[in-house]
Amino acid sequence: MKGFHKDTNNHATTLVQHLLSTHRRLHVLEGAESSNASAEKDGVDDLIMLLASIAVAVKSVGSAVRRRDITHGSGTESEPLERVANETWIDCLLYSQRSCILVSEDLENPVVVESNMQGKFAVVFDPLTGRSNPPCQEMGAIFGVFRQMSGGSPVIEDVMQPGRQMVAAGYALYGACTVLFLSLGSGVHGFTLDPALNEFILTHENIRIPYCGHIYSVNEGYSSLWQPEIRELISRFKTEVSLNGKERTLRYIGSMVADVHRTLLNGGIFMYFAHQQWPNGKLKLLYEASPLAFIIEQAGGKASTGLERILDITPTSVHDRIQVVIGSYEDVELVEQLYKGPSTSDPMYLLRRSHSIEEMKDSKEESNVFHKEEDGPTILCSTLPRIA
Ligand code: FDP
Repeated sequence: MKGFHKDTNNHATTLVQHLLSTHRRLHVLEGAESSNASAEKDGVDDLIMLLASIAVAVKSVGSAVRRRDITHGSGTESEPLERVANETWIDCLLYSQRSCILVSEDLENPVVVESNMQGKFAVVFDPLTGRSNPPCQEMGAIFGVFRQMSGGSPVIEDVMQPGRQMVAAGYALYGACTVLFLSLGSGVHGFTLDPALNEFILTHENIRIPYCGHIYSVNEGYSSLWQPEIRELISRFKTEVSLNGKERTLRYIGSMVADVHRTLLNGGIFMYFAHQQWPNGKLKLLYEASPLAFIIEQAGGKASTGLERILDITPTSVHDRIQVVIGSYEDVELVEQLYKGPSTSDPMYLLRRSHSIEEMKDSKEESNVFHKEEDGPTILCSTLPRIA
């Protein structure tokens, strides 16, 4: 299987094999009596079982999405896809016996798992995101996993945690092929479903987001509904040359998971600002913004509301909405500086940035964003230094 990550025996690595090798690594650490190892390992077997169950939900919903594409317009559609997706996720999580409380985009209230099926993890998820414009939009799923805070019976506080406390997060995308990207807090790994094997195969090992990009992603159809400051910010951002030396260009799929996936692989920025229709922003903190912020930060990017780090926000209700500015570190930093305005931003930031652009132009012959061969597959890296 060309392009897939291979082990030493030249075999492609499946999701389960990858999770098990993580498991073994933690056992070795524990054997070495690392002080953090026991804490890190604590519950890791259960977490792996939980993630394996999530992978089953993703395979199953991915297959329902493909069937829907076949039956669409033929009059043979049965249950609405969002109901199928939600029930599939809940069933898989319950039968894993590793979860204790669940929050779904599709349920008003959290589900407390019955005591005989309970495990240690609180799981938040959007079982079918990007669903409002089928069949033109790429749909997917987003999830985050927290360790139960309380001992004993699960309580709402178990899910009302800031995203930085997640022990795992990820997303799936039901595009031309089904992909599953996840992080257990030490890098991001991407898997692609091989339909012949019905197995997720490691295809993107330890992926890093480029330090800057030239693609920006925002629904500019709302510009008349934005606050004037946001309109001004976007127009300034668009005219700022990207640090990779290219003119900025717009891409907007309208499905956050697909827009963030492209941003992770190619660099750039995805933004969803508050406007008259959504005064706090549209995207949900707990099961959309936080898990994707976790992934982007783990890949070396940045995720913010424009004013504060998304992963530091503690939800006040399970369906809280926020503004999202997420992507390449440099691009998010630039939007934050423009958002804060001259009175509160770093006054030297834009000046330092323009120096960096000049330096970059001087050494134009050296490609500033390049593909670098490491021990594994090809990954995208940036040579640009961080602006101090
Ligand atoms: P959808 O309503 O299709 O599920 O939060 C949901 C979301 O899609 C995001 O995935 C997407 O980025 C956004 O809404 C699109 O909203 P607009 O149509 O307002 O641009």
